[in-house]
Amino acid sequence: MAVETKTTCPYCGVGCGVIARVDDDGAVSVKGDPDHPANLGRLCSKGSALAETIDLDGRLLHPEIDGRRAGWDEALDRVVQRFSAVITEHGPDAVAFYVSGQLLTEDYYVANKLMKGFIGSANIDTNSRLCMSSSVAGHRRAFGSDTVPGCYEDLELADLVVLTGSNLAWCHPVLYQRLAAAKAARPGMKVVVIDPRRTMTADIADLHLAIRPDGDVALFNGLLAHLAKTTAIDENYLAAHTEGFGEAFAAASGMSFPELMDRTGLGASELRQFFGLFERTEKTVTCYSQGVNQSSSGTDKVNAILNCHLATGRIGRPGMGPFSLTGQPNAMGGREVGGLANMLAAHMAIENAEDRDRVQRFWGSPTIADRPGLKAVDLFEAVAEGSIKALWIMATNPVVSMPDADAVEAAIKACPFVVVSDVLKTTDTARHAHVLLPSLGWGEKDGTVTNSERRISRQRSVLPAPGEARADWWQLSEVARRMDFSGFDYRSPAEVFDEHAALSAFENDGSRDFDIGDYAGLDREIYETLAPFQWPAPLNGSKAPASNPPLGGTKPDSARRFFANGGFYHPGGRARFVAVTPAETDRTNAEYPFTLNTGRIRDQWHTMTRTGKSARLSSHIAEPYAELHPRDAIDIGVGNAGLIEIASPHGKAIVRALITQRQARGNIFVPMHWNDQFAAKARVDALVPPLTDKFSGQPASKNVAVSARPFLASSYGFAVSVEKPVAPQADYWAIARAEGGWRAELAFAREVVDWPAWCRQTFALPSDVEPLGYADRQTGDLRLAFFDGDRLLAALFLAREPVAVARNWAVSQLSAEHGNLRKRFTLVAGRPGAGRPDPGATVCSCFSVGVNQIVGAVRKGCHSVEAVGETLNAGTNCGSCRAEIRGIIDGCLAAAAE
Ligand SMILES: Nc1nc2c(c(=O)[nH]1)N[C@H]1C(S)=C(S)[C@@H](COP(=O)(O)OP(=O)(O)OC[C@H]3O[C@@H](n4cnc5c(=O)[nH]c(N)nc54)[C@H](O)[C@@H]3O)O[C@H]1N2
Ligand SMILES: Nc1nc2c(c(=O)[nH]1)N[C@H]1C(S)=C(S)[C@@H](COP(=O)(O)OP(=O)(O)OC[C@H]3O[C@@H](n4cnc5c(=O)[nH]c(N)nc54)[C@H](O)[C@@H]3O)O[C@H]1N2
Ligand code: SF4
Ligand SMILES: [Mo]
Repeated sequence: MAVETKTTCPYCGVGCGVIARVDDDGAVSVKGDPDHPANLGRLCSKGSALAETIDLDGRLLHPEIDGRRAGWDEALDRVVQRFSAVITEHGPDAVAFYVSGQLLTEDYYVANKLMKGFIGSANIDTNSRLCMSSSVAGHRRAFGSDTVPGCYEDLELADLVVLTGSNLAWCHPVLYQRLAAAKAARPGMKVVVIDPRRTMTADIADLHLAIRPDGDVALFNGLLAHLAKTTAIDENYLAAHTEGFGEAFAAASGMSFPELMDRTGLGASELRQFFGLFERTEKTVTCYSQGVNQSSSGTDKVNAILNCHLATGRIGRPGMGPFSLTGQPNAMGGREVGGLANMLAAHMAIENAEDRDRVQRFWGSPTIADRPGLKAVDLFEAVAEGSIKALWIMATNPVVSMPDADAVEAAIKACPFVVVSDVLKTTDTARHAHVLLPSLGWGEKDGTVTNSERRISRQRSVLPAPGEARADWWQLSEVARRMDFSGFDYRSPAEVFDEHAALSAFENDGSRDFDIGDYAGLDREIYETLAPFQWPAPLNGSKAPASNPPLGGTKPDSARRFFANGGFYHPGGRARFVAVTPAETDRTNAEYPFTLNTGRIRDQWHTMTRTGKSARLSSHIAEPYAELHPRDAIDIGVGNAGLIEIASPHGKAIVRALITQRQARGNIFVPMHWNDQFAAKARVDALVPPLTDKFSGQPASKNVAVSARPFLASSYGFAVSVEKPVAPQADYWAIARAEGGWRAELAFAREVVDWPAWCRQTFALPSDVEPLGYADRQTGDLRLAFFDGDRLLAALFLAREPVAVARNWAVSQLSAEHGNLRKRFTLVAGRPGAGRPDPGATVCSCFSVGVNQIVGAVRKGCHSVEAVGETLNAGTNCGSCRAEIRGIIDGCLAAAAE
């Protein structure tokens, strides 16, 4: 009988509830959980494709030491022996953990406890440093605690939603869908998007402010100065619950209007429109994400935003408040357990002696770290310098995601002892490990995560552990036990959660925001069936509930939000305004005249280790690209679909040029996802300098001075292949999963002498298989196809210009039968056969609908997203592509009107 299990999506911080169904034959399918308060049944393209990403291809299934298979005992003993030796000889600060917001809270709790309480160093940092640390620092400066005051419903209740540095449509798609639905139901609601690029999110915006990179402090300072002249200021709130308004206002009002225009790159009327909207609209929510956090002024940007909400008293009430959107599924859980090097546990502070004493007593630990450890960038610099000699990396891929990524790779390579716990055997980071530990992945692991609105949900296992893979909390506890530390005898994640919940309430009495004390001491069975709940969660200090009440039902609204009536966590209970001033930025750099901006695309997750497995997800955008403005493209001499080489003093990348008016002049956007497993040279973090925000230590991943020039190839290629292409000998290559095999984009600076031999090697073809094909010396066109009976094994299409072959059609040939010679020749001709129109690049990944099909439907009279959906189904499942469909319709109608 099929079994259905409620669990949580492992991707973004929206934290959608998922129902995973396992059929008798082991087949897994997923659908949205209609009862989960975050998504109420919705899922985005990534969530919907979860079942396609859980196969065992490429999985790490047993421990390895120096590349050979080992048993768990031997591997764990090796870790203990090497870590202990370094600690004995060089002290606890000579070892480090680098962990991740993709760990479950239980894993994270054990990692933090082991390092800070038992090894006795705070050298544990996490990829959340690259993600949320500026928000953490900003919250702590303003509120005295790292508190996200609001909840998702606020986006629906607001009359104005400001999205700054957030591409919500692609990065928090279900929240975007909730917002879009609320706006459709209540058209009076306004949305403002602040982003240097006109992203898909901007498509629902009433106002898009194409801000100059890092112009945010100036913009929100300008807003504060404007608000101070109006009645929007909440004098009562200011007087009762805050301090420091005068200084913040003085700092904000030091700018003339022309200076504000210059620093933000915005026009006078745009600025006035935004300021006026904010001034007039009490129910305002300001959401922010990496365009704010990932900056050398990230913490100041956060406080500039918080200042405006504090000044207007718009915080903690329905439909109002600043809202830091967290990226990873458990970014918030990581903050709760104190996973950052400068935090302790349960929202306690490492620099506070009482907090340290309390945590040490609770843990009964032999020691407690008494000063902050190294933050990610400094941590890898210490690895490079050799002061950190043993490193354990868990659930993150720093060779791809850290700034100055080539230097990080060199540091890891040079480190005397590196442990990597991952689900995959080969990642850019895992390939440098001395010890590889196989972890459980989504669908196998078991524990809790906390989403952006402080809602704790269970991730449950629905599949057995593959091979010898074991949970991350288990790996950490085993190492702790083998180091002879007591307090790590956990038998299940439930026991870890119990301890974590108890610590949150330990000597708390309202002094700390994070308190889930009533969830300590739960019966195992209640933990197993725990429904999603939101903190603060003590239910009037009563005993553990028999079953937790669904949120919203029994509690008054105010209990779900923080700070409507003050109650901040600074001594004295007041919030603090922070006086911020825009940093001086030098925008003239003759050698590196462009600004590189990096971020995400809709259907890939970070370093692609999971989403890269899905053919459907990979067909939306199948290769790394650079978005640039048409005039810049002309200036540097690159045509559409040409290749572009982007360089900084730290490294370079070669990617496809995507020329678009959505991009601002002088700016180039490159996604962060591609890495050495999927492309020749597209790890964009190799270009990003290790420059950080001075308060948070968060790297500035969005504003990098670079040069750009065309990459001149003598030939360009496209290929499809049943087997995964092996290390293509090409100056540019990018591979992607495709239905029935793989697809590859290629470019060559020099001629290859023997193309059939090149194909045999690259596509792992039998040595005796002969190609069918033709070569035209005049035009440089070359087509080669290799068959096994009536099945296509591989086909290569080459030309002197970027190859015009229809990609989706070529991919479909991998699954087609090629019984007769005519069919095979059509393939070599590289055109879709008659009656088989090319669907074009995939727009809707749920139903695999391509752009040409949508254009066709528009031409036949479907002039709305709904009409296209009725005809083609496109956009009717997860809805993540609706903005793109709307864009295509608008484009067609505009073209028709010309
Ligand atoms: N599809 C997908 N979704 C994801 C992820 C993923 O990998 N793929 N990752 C998740 C994670 S961990 C995170 S942290 C979130 C990130 O979610 P987001 O922060 O929404 O995503 P990004 O694309 O990194 O950046 C957001 C926007 O900031 C803009 N920006 C750049 N510089 C500036 C600036 O100076 N000011 C302003 N105002 N804006 C600027 C960029 O143009 C970009 O559109 O996404 C989560 N969701
Ligand atoms: N230039 C640039 N760089 C960036 C960003 C940017 O916007 N621009 N964004 C930054 C941000 S916000 C983030 S969050 C980071 C993300 O960057 P990373 O954390 O490096 O990216 P992931 O691909 O999510 O890495 C997760 C790794 O853990 C493995 N894994 C998956 N599940 C498990 C598990 O349960 N246990 C274990 N042990 N391993 C598991 C995966 O296979 C993968 O190797 O990138 C940062 N880097
Ligand atoms: S919005 Fe998409 S990626 Fe994010 S949690 Fe929901 S289904 Fe997963
Ligand atoms: Mo993130």
